[in-house]
Amino acid sequence: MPKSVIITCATTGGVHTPTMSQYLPITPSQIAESSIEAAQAGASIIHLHARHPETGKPDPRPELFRESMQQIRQHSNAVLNVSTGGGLGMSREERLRAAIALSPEMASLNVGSMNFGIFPMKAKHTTWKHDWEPAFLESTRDFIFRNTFSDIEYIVKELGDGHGTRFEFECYDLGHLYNLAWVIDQGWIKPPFFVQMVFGVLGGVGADLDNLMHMHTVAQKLFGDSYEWSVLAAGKNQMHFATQAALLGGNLRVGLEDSLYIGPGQIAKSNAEQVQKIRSIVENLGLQVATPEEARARLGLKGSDKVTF
Ligand code: KMH
Ligand code: ZN
Repeated sequence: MPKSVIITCATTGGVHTPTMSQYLPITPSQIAESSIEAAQAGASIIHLHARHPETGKPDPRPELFRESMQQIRQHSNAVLNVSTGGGLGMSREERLRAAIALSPEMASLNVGSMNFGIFPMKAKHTTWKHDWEPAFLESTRDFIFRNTFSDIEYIVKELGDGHGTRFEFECYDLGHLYNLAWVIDQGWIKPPFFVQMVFGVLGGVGADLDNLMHMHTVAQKLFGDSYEWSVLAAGKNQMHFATQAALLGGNLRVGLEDSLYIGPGQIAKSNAEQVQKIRSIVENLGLQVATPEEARARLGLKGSDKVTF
């Protein structure tokens, strides 16, 4: 029997801005509601960010995360995964505040520094809902998404050792797999490792299926049977990369953090719509979607009774 497919849904992120889609959830309640719907549609992991309730700007305040997460917990058993990538431009301390305060089962951990260019999206709009949006996008022309070895060690020790939180290791390029292999060699983390391969970010590896095949081959050599792998592709490549991951025996991530679309030129009306679409593709391939409990068991998570929200 092939393994079931773990669907992660990243419901808002810190990349898209409110002008880009009226359906991007912003307030803690909107994020909670959208996450609950995504979980009901079949996502077993919800990857979370927070935004300023009035302006929609990425916001590191733990109380915003807490509000969403408490609401989600009341209606869903999904694994809640707190981003430590934060919003582009936040300090390391800001990026970690929510995960440290909330001690979640999972947190993201970006395993390499890189350019992270979202400035091309600025050209698609001439008027903006909020003044901060064009400046935020433009700032990424001269921005390094910092995830040094020292940052990685700090996060692994602080959250992993300190809180029993396990990681979604975000790998945006081949070298990031080797960075993760180095961390494993230090003995700081224990399997199973959850590797999220990210395609199509300007600054990371391109969304070419040859790249997916090669990263999977290399990950297989580096991590053998001690890892679970998942794929996300930004923008228009989201669905076919997710489908390819399922076909190859991997897991996948969708959500409005990664793409605002449901089809070519068609804005998604919710996170759940994307989850439903990929779920039906997965099931039509004869595969099963993992429950949150299956995801917990396969990823070695500590359980939802050991969090602090
Ligand atoms: N925005 C995604 C491409 C994080 O939150 O740590 C990567 C991401 C980063 O999810
Ligand atoms: Zn994220």
